Amino acid sequence: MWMTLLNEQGIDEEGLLDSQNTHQGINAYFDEVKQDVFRPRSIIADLDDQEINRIQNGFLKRLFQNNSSFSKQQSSLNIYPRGYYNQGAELKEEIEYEIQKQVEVCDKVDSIQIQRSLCGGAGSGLGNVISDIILDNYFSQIIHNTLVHLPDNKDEISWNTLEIYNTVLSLHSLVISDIVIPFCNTNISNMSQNSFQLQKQLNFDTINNVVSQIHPNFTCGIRYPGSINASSRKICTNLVPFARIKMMTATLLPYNYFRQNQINQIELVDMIPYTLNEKNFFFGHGNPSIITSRHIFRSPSIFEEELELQLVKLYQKQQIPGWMPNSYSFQYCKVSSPFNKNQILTLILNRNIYNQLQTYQEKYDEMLRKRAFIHHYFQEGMDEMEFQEAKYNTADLITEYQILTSFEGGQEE
Ligand SMILES: Nc1nc2c(ncn2[C@@H]2O[C@H](COP(=O)(O)OP(=O)(O)OP(=O)(O)O)[C@@H](O)[C@H]2O)c(=O)[nH]1
Ligand SMILES: [Mg+2]
Repeated sequence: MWMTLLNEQGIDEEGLLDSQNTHQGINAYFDEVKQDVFRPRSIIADLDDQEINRIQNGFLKRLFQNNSSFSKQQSSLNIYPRGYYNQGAELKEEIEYEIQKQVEVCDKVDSIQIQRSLCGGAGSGLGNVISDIILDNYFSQIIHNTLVHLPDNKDEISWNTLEIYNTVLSLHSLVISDIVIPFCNTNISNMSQNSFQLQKQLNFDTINNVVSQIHPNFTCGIRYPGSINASSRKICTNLVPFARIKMMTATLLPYNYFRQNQINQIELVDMIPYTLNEKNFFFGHGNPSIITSRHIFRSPSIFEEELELQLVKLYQKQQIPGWMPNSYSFQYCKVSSPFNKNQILTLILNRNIYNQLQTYQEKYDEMLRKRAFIHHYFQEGMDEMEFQEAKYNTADLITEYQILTSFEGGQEE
């Protein structure tokens, strides 16, 4: 994500200003530490320090050399309670203080963005500690925006046999975010295979290059001019009609990164029909059942009437629930992303993602019935009740998605 932002904001890998760019909105993600020297406004946290060292000694080492990072130099052993209760909880005060410090120096805070995976012990457990901090300190004041990696639907090779436990045990924390954008690695890999006939699975770096563009596109409205523009709060107000339903299916068009020259030719109007296509979904499968959606258009040449006409045509073909007054919204930004001249980020509140949640629930129930691996969690202080609570919370969440269209005028199951 920081490579995208450096490119967009005209800053080089050492944090120095590159004079060729306009630098609009530069202060949204970067602090100016001395004249023309910028540092990311970010916090990196993990239980072991391997990944943190990789960032601090890697390609962007000059940029991250004084960055706030937190670790315990101990592994989470892949289990949620080490991240949430034990080693992770010991980092809570330090991280809370740093977040408060970074928030206080800002004139105005639009949102706090979190990126994590629910599959591992640190991402689920320590990630929940950080979500709690944001809730305790800034509930309803600052938008809490989570980009989250969730397990794949099919039995793909995973690093971690405990990912279903970690995911279901920490799923409740997604409900306290204001907006959640989930993704599965397989979805991203398949997307690229569909469009480029690539045979092999993508590696993490390539997947990260695609996924990491979500947050910068989400915030283009507060960084750049556009005729209809929006803050994170405004986007969330339009997208989230019910307090606990906030997981959005995202699509990002065109697939950047590959075949750039060819892709740069594609016009926004030509991409619109594909924005709701399941083949492009970052999360979930099958035709969407759309409750709300938002299209964020980025291009130096936007023909608003033409785009709005295309959107009307697109939504005429969708079955929108009768109780929903106007299910889609959009915004325009005149500054392109560094990868494509024309780009559309679409966020869809898609009732059908309950199918994906159900697969987690089924796998979790099966493992729990066998009591597989459960002793590892008990050794870290968890008890049976917590496993049962997570099970019922997940079932409730699934029901809340399922009933979304069953109001008068909607599609009944
Ligand atoms: N897209 C993407 N997925 C990743 C990346 N690194 C890891 N993953 C996936 O995320 C899951 C969790 O990764 P971990 O490194 O175990 O997560 P963690 O939060 O550090 O947890 P622990 O290592 O268990 O403390 C893995 O099973 C991978 O499938 C990455 O760079 N990009
Ligand atoms: Mg790890």
